[in-house]
Amino acid sequence: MHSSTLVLSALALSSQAVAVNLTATAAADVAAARASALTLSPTSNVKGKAFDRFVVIWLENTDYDKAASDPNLVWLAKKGITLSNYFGVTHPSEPNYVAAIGGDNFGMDNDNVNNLPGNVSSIIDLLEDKGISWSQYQEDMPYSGFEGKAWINQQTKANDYVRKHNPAIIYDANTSQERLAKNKNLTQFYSDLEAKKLPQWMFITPSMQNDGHDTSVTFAGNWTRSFLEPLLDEKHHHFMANTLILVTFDENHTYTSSNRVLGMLLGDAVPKKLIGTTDPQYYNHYSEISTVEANWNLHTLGRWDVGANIFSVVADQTGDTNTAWDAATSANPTHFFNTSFAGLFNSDRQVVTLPPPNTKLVRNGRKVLGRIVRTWGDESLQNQTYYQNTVQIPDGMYPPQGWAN
Ligand SMILES: *[C@@H]1O[C@H](CO)[C@@H](O)[C@H](O)[C@H]1NC(C)=O
Ligand SMILES: *[C@@H]1O[C@H](CO)[C@@H](O)[C@H](O)[C@H]1NC(C)=O
Ligand SMILES: *[C@@H]1O[C@H](CO)[C@@H](O)[C@H](O)[C@H]1NC(C)=O
Ligand SMILES: *[C@@H]1O[C@H](CO)[C@@H](O)[C@H](O)[C@H]1NC(C)=O
Ligand SMILES: *[C@@H]1O[C@H](CO)[C@@H](O)[C@H](O)[C@H]1NC(C)=O
Ligand SMILES: *[C@@H]1O[C@H](CO)[C@@H](O)[C@H](O)[C@H]1NC(C)=O
Ligand SMILES: *[C@@H]1O[C@H](CO)[C@@H](O)[C@H](O)[C@H]1NC(C)=O
Ligand SMILES: CC(=O)N[C@H]1CO[C@H](CO)[C@@H](O)[C@@H]1O
Repeated sequence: MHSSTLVLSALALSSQAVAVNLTATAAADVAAARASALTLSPTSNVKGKAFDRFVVIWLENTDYDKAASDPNLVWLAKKGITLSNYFGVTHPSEPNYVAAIGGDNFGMDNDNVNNLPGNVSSIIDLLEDKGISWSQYQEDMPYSGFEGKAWINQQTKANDYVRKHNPAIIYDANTSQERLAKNKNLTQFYSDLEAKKLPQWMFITPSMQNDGHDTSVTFAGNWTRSFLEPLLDEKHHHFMANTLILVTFDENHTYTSSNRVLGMLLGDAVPKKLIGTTDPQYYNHYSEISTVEANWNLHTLGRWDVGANIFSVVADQTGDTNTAWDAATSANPTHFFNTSFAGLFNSDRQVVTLPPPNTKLVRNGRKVLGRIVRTWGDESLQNQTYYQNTVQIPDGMYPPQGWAN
């Protein structure tokens, strides 16, 4: 991490500057860093076309059929729209989290302490560009802005918080002090709720126990219902304020089959007539970006976000059209999304450069963010871009043209 050591002179309790190590995981280092950690809870009120708040909750490693038969998840799904053809983009966990905010997995095929260089943009840049407040709530993160690999439960020693499930922290562009302060633990969700200071975009990662990773879908279903049920009727603190909630899984458990996972959309932004329905359109983690772009008319990243299908409930309001992809959704699919293609973060080290975003893509009037065009728009880079305005994404069996698997 480029900014693993911050000198927090302004924040230090004493007048003397103290250095804290944000990647250190020893209890004493964590305690020292926590004492001077900055927490920010920005708010905004930018009207969207279909929703005014977007809440993403990710659970872990469960096959579609298993998730769709968990009683608590079924109970929740009945209160909204079931997404029956929603897919992870590869295995294992980390590249899926990376994909969900950055528009590619960059060939990642591991859960290492990877860092996307500061010139790779994510949805965070797009949101900030339009003044839309954001935060991440990562359960059991020991303090706001912690960049360490993991934090275990200090009593039980069980796995708790892991960096590989924290998408924003993997992007160096988000490690300025200002941005680190918006990566908070879940206890902060409740204080932000109480203070009516929830942001308009948030990504919630439950602990390794509560997301099912170290437990089971039964455990994760119980946690998810227990977390959401009181909030679904929450009027007093404005959690429900034209809010759209996506609950989904990072990846399917069985690597040898296609990477379909359960998705569901909940919240008061779901029109009454769609409650209890199923949307069988093809979606994947890039839809989490394209849907937000369409809703708030954001710029785009110029990667696989541009062509990704937009949740129909939102596309209906934004005038976007979606495309079916039978090769992924049919009973005998040819695309499985169960391996990564070559890329900078692939263990095979065949490719040592980053793919340039396609800075010329336009979807329904939405153009690539100006900063991205300035960084990557040069013709000498644009001749190497592999992104197109299409729903068809690569995987290990069908790598981008010119990039072997
Ligand atoms: C911060 O902590 C990490 C993890 O313990 C360690 O590898 C690194 O050397 C430390 N950095 C500094 C500047 O002390
Ligand atoms: C949550 O983060 C806050 C802010 O950094 C910190 O004060 C608090 O101790 C953390 N809570 C837990 C349970 O780690
Ligand atoms: C969740 O599990 C706890 C402990 O076993 C139980 O008391 C509770 O009823 C469960 N809640 C749901 C919604 O299943
Ligand atoms: C991906 O799934 C296909 C279809 O089941 C299978 O043939 C292939 O071996 C899988 N790949 C891996 C790496 O598991
Ligand atoms: C994983 O997803 C595929 C594709 O949707 C599904 O057919 C398969 O049943 C799932 N795996 C298992 C073991 O359920
Ligand atoms: C992006 O950053 C990486 C790492 O610092 C660097 O190698 C690459 O040249 C940069 N690319 C552009 C287009 O700025
Ligand atoms: C792209 O253009 C640069 C500069 O003109 C050139 O060096 C490079 O070989 C080209 N790459 C491809 C893939 O055409
Ligand atoms: C856009 C943005 O906030 N960029 C910052 C990302 O983090 C690096 C390193 O801390 C800063 O130098 C950038 O300004």
